[in-house]
Amino acid sequence: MFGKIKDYNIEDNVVNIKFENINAKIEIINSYIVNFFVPTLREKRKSKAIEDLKVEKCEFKVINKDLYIEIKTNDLSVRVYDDFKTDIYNKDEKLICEDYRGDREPFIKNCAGRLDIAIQEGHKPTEHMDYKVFIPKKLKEEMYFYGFGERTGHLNKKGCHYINWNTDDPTPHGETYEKLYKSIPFFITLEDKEAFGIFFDNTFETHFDLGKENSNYYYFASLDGNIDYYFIYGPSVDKVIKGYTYLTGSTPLPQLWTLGYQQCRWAYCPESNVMEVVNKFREKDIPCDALYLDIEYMDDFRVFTWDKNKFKNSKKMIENLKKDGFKLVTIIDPGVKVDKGYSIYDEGLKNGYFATDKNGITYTNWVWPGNSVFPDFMNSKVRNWWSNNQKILLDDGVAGVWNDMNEPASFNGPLPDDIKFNEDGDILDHKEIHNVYGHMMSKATYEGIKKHTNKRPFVITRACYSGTQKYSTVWTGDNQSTWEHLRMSVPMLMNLGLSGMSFCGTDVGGFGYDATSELLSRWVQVGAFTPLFRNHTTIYSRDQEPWAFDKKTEDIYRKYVKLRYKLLPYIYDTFYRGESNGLPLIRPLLLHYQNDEKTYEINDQFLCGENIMVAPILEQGKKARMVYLPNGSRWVDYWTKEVYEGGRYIIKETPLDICPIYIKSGSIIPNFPGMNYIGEKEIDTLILDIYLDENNFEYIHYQDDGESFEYKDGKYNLYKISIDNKNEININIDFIIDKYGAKYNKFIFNINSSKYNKVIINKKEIHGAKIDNTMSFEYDLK
Ligand code: MIG
Repeated sequence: MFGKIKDYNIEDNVVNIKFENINAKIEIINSYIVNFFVPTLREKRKSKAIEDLKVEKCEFKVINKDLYIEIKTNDLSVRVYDDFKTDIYNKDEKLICEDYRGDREPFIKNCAGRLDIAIQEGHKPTEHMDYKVFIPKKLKEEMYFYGFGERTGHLNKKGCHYINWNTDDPTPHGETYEKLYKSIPFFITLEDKEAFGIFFDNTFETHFDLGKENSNYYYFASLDGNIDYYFIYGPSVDKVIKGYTYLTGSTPLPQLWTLGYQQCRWAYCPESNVMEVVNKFREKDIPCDALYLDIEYMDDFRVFTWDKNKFKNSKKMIENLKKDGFKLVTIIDPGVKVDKGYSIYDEGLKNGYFATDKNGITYTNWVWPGNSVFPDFMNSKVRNWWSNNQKILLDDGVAGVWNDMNEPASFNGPLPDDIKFNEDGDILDHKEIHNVYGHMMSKATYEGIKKHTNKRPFVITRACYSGTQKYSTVWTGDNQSTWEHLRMSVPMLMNLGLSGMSFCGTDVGGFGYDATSELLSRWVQVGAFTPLFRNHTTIYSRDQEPWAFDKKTEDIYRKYVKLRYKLLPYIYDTFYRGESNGLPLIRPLLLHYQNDEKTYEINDQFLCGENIMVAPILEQGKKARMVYLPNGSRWVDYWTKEVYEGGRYIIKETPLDICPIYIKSGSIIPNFPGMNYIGEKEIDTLILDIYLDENNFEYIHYQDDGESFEYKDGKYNLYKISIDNKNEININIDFIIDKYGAKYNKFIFNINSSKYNKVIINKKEIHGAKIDNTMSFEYDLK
């Protein structure tokens, strides 16, 4: 279809290649990221994911061979053949990514019968669509695929087919679901221990087929748009993530309280119900930082209003909540109620802020408020208006905004493909912007909160696209209170993390259906380690708060929420590092154990940061489980402090209150003292759990005000804690940076060995006290 290569030229970092029928551009972003671009729809890229494409100056050579043009950087060599067939080699001349040259051959269906009647009964045949853009690559036997955003099923996606078309489907999501709320057209593949990633930056409906159609090739494809994809070389998985977040941005450091525990329900109202729930948390001694209001707080679902019958004085209520240490998060859907006299509707209509049909008539569909219109978030004026609307909530004291229904979802059939959006003069069809609607809404929300509070905004969104991580956290929509959904949440969150969405979570306890005490007890054990730790359930389901079952469940719940609060400095440190390295909090084992192929398909264990491994119970009634301890480290059982060699499987007994947790030996895990919520008291003591190893080791701990952007101006502390344990234990605490005023007064070191009754801390000998299997030492910094 492209024809033969006719000619090429080089312009800065771009190699323009003229084919008989069309021109292509190969852009060298840096030595390990290369973009492939063909204007199959329009000349210019209109990326929503990449807002500021930074090209790093790097050397490259272009060599004209007989059969191909070769482009060589320090890490890669790209060979381009006729018909824009492309092969990529690493610097050892090993072919790592090869275009597939054969014909498309969908799998054979060896069957016959009355398909029309079968379809009537609800059976669906697999479709093999024709695509406008179709990029097939050669599939090798030992290839593993990860990423793809929010997906059901297993960690490794080989053999699957996925669609990016943001979809609100409240039926119980199963492994067969090819599309959900989010579109992240990015994946990472591992083969022969080497990784690369591909980011296909196309907002139309895109498809990824990982050898389902034919085991000789995998492909990515789209119904429209340009060929526009980035090849990101590793060979380590973390380098690929670094490259992807270099392009699309990383998750900025959030406010500290957003990493605490959050309670939600559809729907707490009226005010007395809200107060009852928050009081219960304090009474029951279960830490909690945030409470959510779902759609019922609004006046007949009109966004940016309050139902004054249920909430007489919202400002006063929020003030009272604050006194108790609760932040309030309110839901905002995109749909604006059609209602003359309602200011948001009137303003939007007057200014032409809503999407229209092809004749320019404001488009309406049915959502929660009834007949509704849809803000045109593609337009900067509309985003600005929406940003300013956040002030209505913020002035009342709302601390974060929850964006739902922004696929966009609609009750009266989907929005037609040709609904019009006005991107500052360019008229775009719904089919092009559908997958970025939620992204642009979150961006507007983020910018509004930032402008009006100057704090790090807390936004939570259901729909997103690549790059949304810069603006919002995500939750995985309407899961169910079933064991299957708990099990599925682990690979789902790991893949979201690999896809740049590091701040993610599922509804703890499950949304649809009714949780059981056992399910909730096991779910909180996973939730305590996931970035967004929020319990949520649907309207009219049974209660699902920590105390909704019995004392045993409540005690387990409290134990894990308290553990979460202890670990907050470790989690916050991981987020701090994530802003520059792109790495998520919840990680598949393979991210740090790429040389250990046994980790490649572990669905039911995960790393929380680099040093904590969690092997949760995801099945009903399970009293013990097998745990794989990756090769390359030694592992310490968090509960018993027993030490195990890596590279082996062990069996761990798991009574209901035990979630197996292992700490990598040679780790320092910072802990906060107990608290009910962030800001309850000044944190002047840091507790450091030390897991000894034969070698010396160190840890960098980050501290700042936990809410403002002042850290961007350098107002933070970095403590380096180093352990030297040749004969005796020598601990050193040094400041690498000390620009934030409030520093710790005291450090407590807990060492996982009762062998030592004294240690040397900053050259001073300190005697310790034995507590169970650990020795505890206190050190005053002053
Ligand atoms: O049509 O706002 O996924 O979390 O509680 C349902 C009500 C709309 C769907 C969200 C869910 C939320 C619910 N919403």
